[in-house]
Amino acid sequence: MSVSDRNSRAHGEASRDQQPAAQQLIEGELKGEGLRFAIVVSRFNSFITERLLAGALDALNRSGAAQGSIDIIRIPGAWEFPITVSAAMARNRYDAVICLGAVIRGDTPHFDYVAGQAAAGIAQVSLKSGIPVAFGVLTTNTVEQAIDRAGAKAGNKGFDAAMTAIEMANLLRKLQAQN
Ligand code: INI
Repeated sequence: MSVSDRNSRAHGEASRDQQPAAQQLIEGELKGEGLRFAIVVSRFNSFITERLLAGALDALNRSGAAQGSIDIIRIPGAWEFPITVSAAMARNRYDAVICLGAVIRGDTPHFDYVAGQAAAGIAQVSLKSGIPVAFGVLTTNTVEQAIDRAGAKAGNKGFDAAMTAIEMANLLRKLQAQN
């Protein structure tokens, strides 16, 4: 190594004869072919969650996911997400899970318990299993805010959650294949 090379190194530069390694970009494609999904959807506030479900199915269909590779699992309310996602993961057949729900603030602190525990439990199950879970659970102060996010003014968070699930399933496949 020449003196100039040594100086370059000291300043964090590449030596003349040694090019820096090319950066590697690793990201997941938005392609649903060959992937299997579980959509867990709550019945509580179903006038909202059915719209989220329609958005999620639209995203999966457009991305090329096969109809037969999508299971829809219905639950009573958002509180039931963690245990249901955990049981779905145990089937060892899904590349990603999509949670769709709507927790709307009322006059009591109930909202905080339901929304908080649903989010924390879903995150815990996803980390433990290593399978991505998209959080398409609306937590809003008003019904209007929920409507806006279920296909009106602010898009459809079910569609967005499904796109996230597709991207993350492809990304994790890639990362695992590179081990
Ligand atoms: N479940 C929801 O999904 N959204 C809500 O807004 C909600 N509120 O407000 O009560 C809600 N409660 C039900 C809860 O998720 C459970 O299903 C229930 O407590 C039975 O375990």
